[in-house]
Amino acid sequence: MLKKYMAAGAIAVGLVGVAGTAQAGKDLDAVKARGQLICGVSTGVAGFASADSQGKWTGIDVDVCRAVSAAIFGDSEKVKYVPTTAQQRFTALQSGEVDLLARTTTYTLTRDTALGFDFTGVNYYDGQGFMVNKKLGVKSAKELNGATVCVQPGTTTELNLADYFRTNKMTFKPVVIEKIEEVRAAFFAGRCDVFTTDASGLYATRAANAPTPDDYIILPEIISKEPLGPVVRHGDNQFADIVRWALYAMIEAEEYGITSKNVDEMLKSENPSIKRILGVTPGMGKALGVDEKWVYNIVKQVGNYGESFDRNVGMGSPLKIARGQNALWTQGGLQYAPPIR
Ligand SMILES: N[C@@H](CCC(=O)N[C@@H](CS)C(=O)NCC(=O)O)C(=O)O
Repeated sequence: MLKKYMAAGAIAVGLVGVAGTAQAGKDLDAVKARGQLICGVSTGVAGFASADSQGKWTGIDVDVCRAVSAAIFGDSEKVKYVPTTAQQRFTALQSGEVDLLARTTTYTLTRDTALGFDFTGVNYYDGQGFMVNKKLGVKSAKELNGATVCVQPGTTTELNLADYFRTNKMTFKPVVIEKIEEVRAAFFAGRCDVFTTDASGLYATRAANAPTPDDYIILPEIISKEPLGPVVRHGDNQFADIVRWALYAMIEAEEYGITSKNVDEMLKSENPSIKRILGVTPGMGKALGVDEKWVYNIVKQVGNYGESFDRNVGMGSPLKIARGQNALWTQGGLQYAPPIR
């Protein structure tokens, strides 16, 4: 009996030893060796990930990539962005074409398990909605019986759509199109009555792509939970931890009032939590296997979560999306980062 306990104890100590060294796994090694993070993003959704005419990517998803880059390299710009359609994205991650996806991707059980991935948090709490032309005279999704619906394949959207219509004993005709610009063209040309996707995507499409935004309404029903977050493939827990804590660092920084503007002042703070977060009291960087200034670099170069939200999708952006569920837990929202300690 005693022997057994001792053996178990030795194994436990061994495991702790391995975990404690924070060894770089193969994905993190590859990122470091190439000097660049390869981030899979969407092909163009205003506020989430879109490139301007100079090829500069911006968006709340892009900021996750930038934060990870800042944590690993001390520089948020060491990122190559690879646009992926909804249908291509998981193959791109599985095959190693990208290191991570930060691409309006809903955290679900089968993606987390059968596909061999790990979700590392939620950077935007969303839900699926419907957009229609006002001319249709429809005020509720319950009036959509028999409608033609534009939808992208390889999405939770497609599955929820079928569930919703079945549950409400309605029928619909799907128009399934892979490329977002072709979906938009079809919808705005009136080839489908309804466009359905994550509500954020509807707001983005109406604000940035509709020829006449005022002609379209987003119906009040939100028919699903779409927690959107960064995702990595199985195989490198340290890399997954860095992706996870880079996002948490942005959320934690907002909670402690640390912004890109005041972060240098905050280095002088006497608050023990802030000292730990910013690496003034060392330890957190070492535990994660990155520089002690990792959070400083993220916040200085990318901003905290609230700054990123406002700039990309919130009141400082054309989308003007309210914080809603994406407010911090201290403000009645769902954004909650585990403690950096
Ligand atoms: N969250 C859903 C939908 C993801 C999705 O593809 N959303 C559209 C919203 S507009 C998108 O990002 N399209 C951009 C593209 O295909 O590049 C999922 O994970 O399946």
